[in-house]
Amino acid sequence: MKDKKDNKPKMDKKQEQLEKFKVRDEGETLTTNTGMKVTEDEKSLTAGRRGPTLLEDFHYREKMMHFDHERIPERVVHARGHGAHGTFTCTKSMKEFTKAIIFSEEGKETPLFMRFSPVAGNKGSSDTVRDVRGFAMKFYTEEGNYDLVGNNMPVFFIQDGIKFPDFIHAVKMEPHHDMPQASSAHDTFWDFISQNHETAHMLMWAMSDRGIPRSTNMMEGFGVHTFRWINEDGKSHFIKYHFKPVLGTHSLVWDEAQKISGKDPDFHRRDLWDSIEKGNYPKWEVGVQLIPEKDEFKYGIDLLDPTKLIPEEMVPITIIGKIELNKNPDNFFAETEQVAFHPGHIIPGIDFTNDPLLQTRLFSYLDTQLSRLGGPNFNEIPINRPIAPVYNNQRDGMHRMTINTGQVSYHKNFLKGNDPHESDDEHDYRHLAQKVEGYKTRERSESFDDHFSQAIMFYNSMSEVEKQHIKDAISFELNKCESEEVRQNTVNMIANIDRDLAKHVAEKLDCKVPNVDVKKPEYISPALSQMNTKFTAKGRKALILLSDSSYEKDAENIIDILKKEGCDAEISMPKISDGNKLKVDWAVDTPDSVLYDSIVVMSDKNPDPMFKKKATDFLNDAFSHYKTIAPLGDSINWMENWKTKEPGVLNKDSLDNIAKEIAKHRHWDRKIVK
Ligand code: HDE
Repeated sequence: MKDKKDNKPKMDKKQEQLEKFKVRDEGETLTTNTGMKVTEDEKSLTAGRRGPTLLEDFHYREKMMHFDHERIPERVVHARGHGAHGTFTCTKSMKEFTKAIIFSEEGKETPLFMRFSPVAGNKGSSDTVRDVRGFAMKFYTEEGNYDLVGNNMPVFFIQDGIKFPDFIHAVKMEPHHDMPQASSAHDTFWDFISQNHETAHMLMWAMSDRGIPRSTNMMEGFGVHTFRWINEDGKSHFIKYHFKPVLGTHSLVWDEAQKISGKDPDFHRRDLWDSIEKGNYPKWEVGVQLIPEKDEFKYGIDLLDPTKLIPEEMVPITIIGKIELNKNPDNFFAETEQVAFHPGHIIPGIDFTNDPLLQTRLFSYLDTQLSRLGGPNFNEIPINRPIAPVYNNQRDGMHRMTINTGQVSYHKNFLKGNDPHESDDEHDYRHLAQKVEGYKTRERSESFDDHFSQAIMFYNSMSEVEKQHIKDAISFELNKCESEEVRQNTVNMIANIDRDLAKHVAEKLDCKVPNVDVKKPEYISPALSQMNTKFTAKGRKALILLSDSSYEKDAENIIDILKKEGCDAEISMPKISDGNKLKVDWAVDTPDSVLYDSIVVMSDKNPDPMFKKKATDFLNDAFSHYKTIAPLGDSINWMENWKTKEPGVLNKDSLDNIAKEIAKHRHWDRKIVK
């Protein structure tokens, strides 16, 4: 819902609730935590002007005590993250399939908070590392919070959560020296991979371009597991959630991603923050694949196996809503850090399946909040509070906020007329009456045994460019492994996926390719290739470098062309004071080519030497990252001749096409010398 005056989102129920907790101190006097006004905050209390500090200094003591304890444990996985508030709007009523209040009425809006997060790195690591990204949503519905805690890849590395601690120990820093930070390029990760072949499909995703997204706003999201929807008649359907970014799904290239990690480790969070501040609200279409219970076995793919997906071409996605992120948090710690997701936070109309990964997750997420947020009352923290009222007999514990009145705190009771009482409304949540039988066992169904078919499908659904990126990524990562056996074991494993892939890696790393009969792909899924996504110049950013102010007019023209297509432009000159009419964003030694989707240079013959060096580097870097570039004026002579004839290299005659060229994302048909 938008406010007509300034097109800013109107305050929804969650924002109204959060507002009550906000502190604004403009014009206020400094106080202690107990509200006493403070008259001196810069000098501790000492015995004499040059004497020792006194124990009596209660103000210093309180201030330091609070500071000493202001850190909480970071998340054991997904430690680094960024988030925003937004709205989910239902665009197609799904009442027939679910009684979930958020999906049952066209036009219904539900407030939500989303957090995005690489998995392996520490809180202070970088955004553009190769990794899976968390895609977690908390919907604040009138019937309670609904958390959908997904990823930007639709499958997972393991089939059973009992292996999660092993997998995470393998991927995170090695325990003896705490390296490498935020990277899977090391022995223990690849040892785990090559000893656990169920990882094969997810490995293909992680080593593909999906592992290095261009932007939070250009990431596809997935619920991963098969869930259930339950309608008012108690009928169940299997569903899989999909979130399609309106800007398309796009990625960085590996060299660029690594350089960004140094130039701007906050690249993704900054981009999300800036796009919301500018009113370019990130959007996703929300869709589901619906599978009637009777069709559970129709596709030959076990719906309970989280290493498998159902190709969109087999079961099409029905678009049921849209997400718009339209408000940045006011306080990172209070909101993004303290938000506590849990797949078990559900509402009537949603239910689980027996996917063993999902079942085990249901234990972990509550448990982990105890050490992270210090006790069982974390749902009282403002960001976690439901907008639905909460009444129960749970009491006390660390940091309890509510003051529950009265004598009675148990169920059943006579003294309070048995309140709060159980609901007898048919609509409210009841576990699906599912028949379960069997012997207690630590065995898994044979339908979980096929580890390679979908890895083969994924690899073969990629374009040649994407396949090459997977080959390069695996070679790069394995090259960082010290153990020759781990490298060979991995080649042995990927030989089951594609011979050419295994050969490429083996040749680079001096391994042998075993003779494996690779299965033919049973099907391919064009929807998996990012070549088949949406392309637009929206959300992109160009850097225009001017050697002097005589080019300002030309720069304005380009900015106009770009702005019309929703593409931002920043200006750089030798010094920021060089601008005449135009605001200069950067002195030329501050920005970097890798932070932009396109580089335009306008220069005369004798520019400032630093400008010439930087602009040449920027053009060459952008060229080798397949980006649209426009070397204009004398800068055309700073590039090797052959490059200026390559696709996506504009000159003064083709400059009007700049937005169209940027919208292509990358010019993969360019010859790049590697
Ligand atoms: Fe998580 N996961 N996970 N995970 N996960 C956590 O919970 C866990 C898995 C995901 O922004 C932790 O609050 C187990 C799959 C996201 O705060 C922890 C297993 C998927 C986030 C945990 C999995 C996810 C987490 C750490 C295997 C995609 C970040 C902090 C059974 C469907 C949420 C926390 C945020 C976080 C456990 C596998 C997504 C330890 C045991 C599969 C997006 O509870």
